[in-house]
Amino acid sequence: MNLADLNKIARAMTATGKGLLAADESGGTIKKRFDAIGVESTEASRRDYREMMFRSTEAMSKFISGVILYDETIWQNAADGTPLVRLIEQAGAIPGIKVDEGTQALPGCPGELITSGLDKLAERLAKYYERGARFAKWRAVIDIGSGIPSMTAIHVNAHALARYAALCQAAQIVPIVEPEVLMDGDHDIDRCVEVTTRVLNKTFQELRVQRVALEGMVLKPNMAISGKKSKTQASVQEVAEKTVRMLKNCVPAAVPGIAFLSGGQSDADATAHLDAMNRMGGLPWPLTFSYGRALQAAPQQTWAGLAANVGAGQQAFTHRARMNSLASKGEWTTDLETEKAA
Ligand code: 5MM
Repeated sequence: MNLADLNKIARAMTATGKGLLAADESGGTIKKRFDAIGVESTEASRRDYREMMFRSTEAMSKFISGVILYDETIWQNAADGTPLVRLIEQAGAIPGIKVDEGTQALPGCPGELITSGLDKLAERLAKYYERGARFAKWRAVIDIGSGIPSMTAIHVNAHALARYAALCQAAQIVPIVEPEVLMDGDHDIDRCVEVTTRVLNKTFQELRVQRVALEGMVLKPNMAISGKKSKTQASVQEVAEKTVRMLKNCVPAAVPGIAFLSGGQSDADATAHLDAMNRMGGLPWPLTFSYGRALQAAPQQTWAGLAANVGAGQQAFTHRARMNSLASKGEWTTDLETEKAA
């Protein structure tokens, strides 16, 4: 492992004013997204949609540091035969790859999940590196509910995240470590903080045990946020303050950068929360975005599967990327939301 090179890539992924595009929806998830806009999910439509984003020159060169791809996408070519990976590189962004293989029921723990994909991971990483991937992603899913999460679910998911991260670094690939505590329940923000704190502490404990170099990784956490069904929704300022306090308590300063998931927040909330945190200042790591839905909802709706809408879809994508870029510097204001992307 060349740690200096891993660190350089991790810092580029979270460079000032830039963040990650999570375009790694698996087949089932992208179908759900396309169903919502009345588009049939085929290999060609998925390619066309993703090509539209990767050819958004302004967004990709100014605001996006890297793209998380799904296995199908990393092997796909654009309509003119150029590999999609090359389009990303040509724009100056870094290609990355989702390497987990989704979740399955965790035996003995009703309602809880474990992420799979460790089998043959070393071989898969070598192929992805050859294709151009310089970072990878693995998502663990922890739900909050009555009697959950169990210590078992937290432990086995942290163990798998660390196993994955160690394999990535051995393959000269920066691991994005994503322990996602879902915001689906009716819990309040303090319960989210309590659970996320346990999850982050266990994850960093396992990373240390398995000798993962913290300087060569990126953390992708959820924010401290009220459950979607909670009667009390925390304010933007409360989310920012509690998230930063929680992260300062759990995440070593050796980690080169933190890139949040959006987790089902509205576009506006995901941007406002990130902005409020960066306005606080005095942070030991850059805080930026690694959003899927909060970057793509607008371009998806605008595109709607029609070639005639590609330009407008690219504008919508560029606008959201720019808003989140500003938020990653604490320079976003609501007024900017009404401005059109250049
Ligand atoms: C883009 O969605 C990613 C893949 O999800 P599936 O494996 O369920 O298809 C997902 O892991 C995503 O990268 C993160 O959840 C962040 O995306 P959001 O939409 O939460 O910002």
